[in-house]
Amino acid sequence: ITTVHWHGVQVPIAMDGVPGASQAPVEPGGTFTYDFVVPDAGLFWYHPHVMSAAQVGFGLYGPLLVADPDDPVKVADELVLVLSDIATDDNGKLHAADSGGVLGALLGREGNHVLVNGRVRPTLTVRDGALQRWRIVNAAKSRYFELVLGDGQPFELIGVDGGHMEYSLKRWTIVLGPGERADVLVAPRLNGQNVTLITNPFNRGFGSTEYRSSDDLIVFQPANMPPVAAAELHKVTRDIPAMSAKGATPITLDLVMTKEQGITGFALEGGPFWRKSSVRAAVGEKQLWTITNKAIWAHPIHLHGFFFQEVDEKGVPVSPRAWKDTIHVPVDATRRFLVKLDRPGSWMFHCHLLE
Ligand SMILES: [Cu+2]
Repeated sequence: ITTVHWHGVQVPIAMDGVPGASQAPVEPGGTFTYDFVVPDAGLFWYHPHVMSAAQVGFGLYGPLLVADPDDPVKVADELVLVLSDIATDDNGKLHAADSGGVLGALLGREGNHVLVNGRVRPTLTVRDGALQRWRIVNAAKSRYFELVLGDGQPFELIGVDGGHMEYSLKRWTIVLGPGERADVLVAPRLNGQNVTLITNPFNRGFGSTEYRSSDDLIVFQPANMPPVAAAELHKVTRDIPAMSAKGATPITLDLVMTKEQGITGFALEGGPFWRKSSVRAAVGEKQLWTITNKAIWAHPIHLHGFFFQEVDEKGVPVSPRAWKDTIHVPVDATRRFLVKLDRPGSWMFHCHLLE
């Protein structure tokens, strides 16, 4: 059985792909037609919402790029990079989805091979210094990516989950938790050599980086063309009105460790109906969510169906303002966001470590 969830796309609830909440799961040999209008431009992605660790972990996912005809950024060389990983043995046989036992489920199992668009360490021939635009999605079931190009070449981060940000940022690394997206401008300087995009082990907390090294993601090799002067990574801006915390219903959620029948796990607790772990809202209600991570590893929290604006402890949107659907909550940290719940339905929120 399976379903398809359209991560980040503001679909009607009947198209959200959550079995039990929005549709019945699709049986083997069965069909279900997803029919919706894409209301926002940006890079989204789709994946099953049934037995996600196995189905996503074994490769059922893909990108959905919604182009904006009025996009101010016009770059000829545009690349969609779907980052993921997969666990196989030396003969290419897939590991069981529950390998690593309880600890594997707790920390989040990562595949031993990192993938870019389904391939191990692909090579792309590019013109030295030419401007490129990369649309990147982290489709891995548990792995965080911390991207570095070559010896630390700059990126201009122009967009995140829900399209362009209020203004772009110069960055030397790009961190993406599972489910998150980034839109970057980059002009790789090759000087006649190959340059590799790598990912460093990202420190999610206790024991998550020990004995681990960097992995190669994709190799850029110089085309047989004269280099161009490294292109200027221009600034990109977007008018994003600031949401106000005035009148927002406060919702408090704690990410905690639990112990039930001797098995350690995680839970999201809080809110007025914490027993059911559900948050209630009237259609059109604005809420201020406060999520505190009291567990020992960082978690990416994903809200279905809506974009939100991250805010500081005073309820003021952080700069640059941006629309997000997945938020990285580090260990012992609190993250807050404002969201307007303007479409009816029973929408899920969950950690995007798919275990
Ligand atoms: Cu997702």
